[in-house]
Amino acid sequence: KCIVGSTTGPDGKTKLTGDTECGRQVWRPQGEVIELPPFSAAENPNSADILFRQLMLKDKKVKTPTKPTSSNVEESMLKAIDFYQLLQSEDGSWQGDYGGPMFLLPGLVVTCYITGHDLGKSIKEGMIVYLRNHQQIDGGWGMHIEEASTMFGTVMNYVALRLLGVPASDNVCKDARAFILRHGGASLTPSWGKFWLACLNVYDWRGVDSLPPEMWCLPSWFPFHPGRTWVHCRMVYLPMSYLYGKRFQAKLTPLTMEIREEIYMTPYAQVSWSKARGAYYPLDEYHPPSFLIRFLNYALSWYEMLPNFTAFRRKGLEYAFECIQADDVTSNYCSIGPVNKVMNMLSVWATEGESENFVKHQQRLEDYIWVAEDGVKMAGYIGSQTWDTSFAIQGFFEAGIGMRQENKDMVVKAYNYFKHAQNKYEVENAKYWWRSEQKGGWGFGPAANGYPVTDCTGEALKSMMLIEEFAGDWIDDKAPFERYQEAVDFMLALQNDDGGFPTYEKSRGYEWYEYLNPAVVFGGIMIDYSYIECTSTSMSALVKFSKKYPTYRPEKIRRAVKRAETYIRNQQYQSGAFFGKWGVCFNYGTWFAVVGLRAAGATEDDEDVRDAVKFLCSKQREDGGWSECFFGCVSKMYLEADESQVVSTSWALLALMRGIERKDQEQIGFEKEWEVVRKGIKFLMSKQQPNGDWLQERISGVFNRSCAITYTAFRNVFPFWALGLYHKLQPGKSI
Ligand code: LAN
Repeated sequence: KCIVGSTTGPDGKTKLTGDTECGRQVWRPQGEVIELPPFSAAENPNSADILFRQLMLKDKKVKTPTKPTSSNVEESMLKAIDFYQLLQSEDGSWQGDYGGPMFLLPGLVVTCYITGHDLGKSIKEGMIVYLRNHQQIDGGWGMHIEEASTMFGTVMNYVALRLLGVPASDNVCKDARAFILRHGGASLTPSWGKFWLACLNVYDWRGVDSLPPEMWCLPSWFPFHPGRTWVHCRMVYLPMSYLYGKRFQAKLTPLTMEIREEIYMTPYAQVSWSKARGAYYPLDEYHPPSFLIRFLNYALSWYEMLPNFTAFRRKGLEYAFECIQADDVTSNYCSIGPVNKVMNMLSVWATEGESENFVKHQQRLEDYIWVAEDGVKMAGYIGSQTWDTSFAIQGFFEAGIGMRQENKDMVVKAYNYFKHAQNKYEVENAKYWWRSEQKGGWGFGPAANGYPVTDCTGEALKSMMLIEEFAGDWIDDKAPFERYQEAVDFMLALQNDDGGFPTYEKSRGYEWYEYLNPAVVFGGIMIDYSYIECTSTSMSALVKFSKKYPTYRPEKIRRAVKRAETYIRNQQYQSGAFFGKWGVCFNYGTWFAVVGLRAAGATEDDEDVRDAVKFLCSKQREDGGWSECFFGCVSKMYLEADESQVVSTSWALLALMRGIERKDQEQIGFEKEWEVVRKGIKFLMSKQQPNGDWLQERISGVFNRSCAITYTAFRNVFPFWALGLYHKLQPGKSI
């Protein structure tokens, strides 16, 4: 349900930045058990979001053509669009499963256990099913569903199972414990795991590297300040340092006493905490700690031995808690992501008990819980609504079918969604909280958490402009021009000095901060770097805007686009490819890069564009598809999965067509490349299901270099976008 125009925050005073309910996705299961369809992770660990889709399709007429596949591109494309339209929510957004990571749910379970928040029987049972489903043959879990077991994944999920009520004698626990003990015990969990174990009181804080909250009180001119790190990084280390500084520990219970004796190589009383500090199991390593951070950890271990709770520490704790509360209020208690959402909740409970703030946190927990056929999981975000909705709309209009009556409702609703999901206000006193601009931007999900992203803004802006351009007559209540100006101002304000665009904020730190990266399991988390994806989307949106409104900041936009173009060109690999960092991975990056370059005016004969096209053509497989798998993101090499993938194929096709497309002319030339495209289109059509859907294949999203994340919408939006673009550029050509 969409509550229009609610701009007052939960404290009754603060202005929230958008509509807090529009696009909100929550599950409220009725009854004691959730009935789940069969699921086999061995066949494919990626769930297809069957439950949600069944609910959305209930009582709707799904057209099932008699012919399972067709040779007519238009028919296949329309079938796909009409099917996907049925999945749209009443408020105009597309919602869905955003799972994949396996280290999120344990944080939530630990927090609920400590604070006494009852998730309810059906959710807890569903979580147990989820963990059973994703347990690997060796008894462990990886950091995400496609990864082999790690200590981090296994210890966290073992503890979660125990807290959810599974006895140690159950096979799922026995196998997991065997994995942990076979590989050296839970003292080898990397730092984030140690943190959670220490909060739960099954690990000693002496075994955790120091995270002094007083670092928040460093003067702002100091070369390093946590406030200058990437927003996700600092918002996780903020509550972490707070709880560390307080040495918060849950009350010991009979169950936690049992866990203490289950996960270490020796009885709990004999674990050497000084040896455990900083130790981790080698398989967990993605980013080995630098000499600098190891030295700092050592020095800080002495510092921590000074009498605690000095005035400086008290000041640090006070300021950190203030920042936590500011984040809570301005993000409507959703926070920026799943990790710090529950850490903030625990910090509030540890300080205020069951206060009003804590209750508000409880009310926003459900925004992170998703139910799919593999069980109940914690989602990676409060959803990917804005991102998915913008791709759906662009895919639709790219097909050149304009005002097709059958899709009117869909288009109007989506426009309405975008209007509500835009951030309308700045955070008050933003600098004091180390916050950045947010007015005018769109976030990845709904507006509720108020953290806009450059590329989500770019995609949403392009989508709204497309709707006005091609279906303006359908929209009665258009967004005022200022909203577009604000979006443009937001993007322009964030451009980094290297010409590229970051995610949430203009980068404030330095690359050498990465030497201080304390998280062994993630890379590239310390500052808001420039990304090809964010750069391409921002610049293409700016160009589109400028064409329509040439008098608004034309010079500034022109210069911004030029610098962004140079940034993108500099990212090209020798092979012609571009490496994407938020999707898998060369096909994804190359698609964005080509879109960006063409928006900046590069022609089909541009050398860099040609190299990119050549690269993609060289990766086509026998069956006409492309196939990249997640592990290429870790190794930065083009790695293929066993089978061709519809999402990889669609990105490659979109990039190719964008690359060879001739503006304002018939598509002549590039015969060889068009042949490659035709083969790819044929592959996509051959994989389409009779109802217009595609099957869920391998994971296609990624973050922080090492963790994969699911985008269920991608298997629909990108294939129909590719079909649509082909249909527009090669009208009438049958396959
Ligand atoms: C996301 C999801 C969306 C993604 C895109 C918009 C696709 C990208 O182009 C920019 C970065 C962004 C917004 C992004 C950043 C990192 C996120 C928030 C995530 C991948 C979703 C989950 C992840 C977050 C960091 C997960 C929590 C884990 C930690 C290590 C803190």
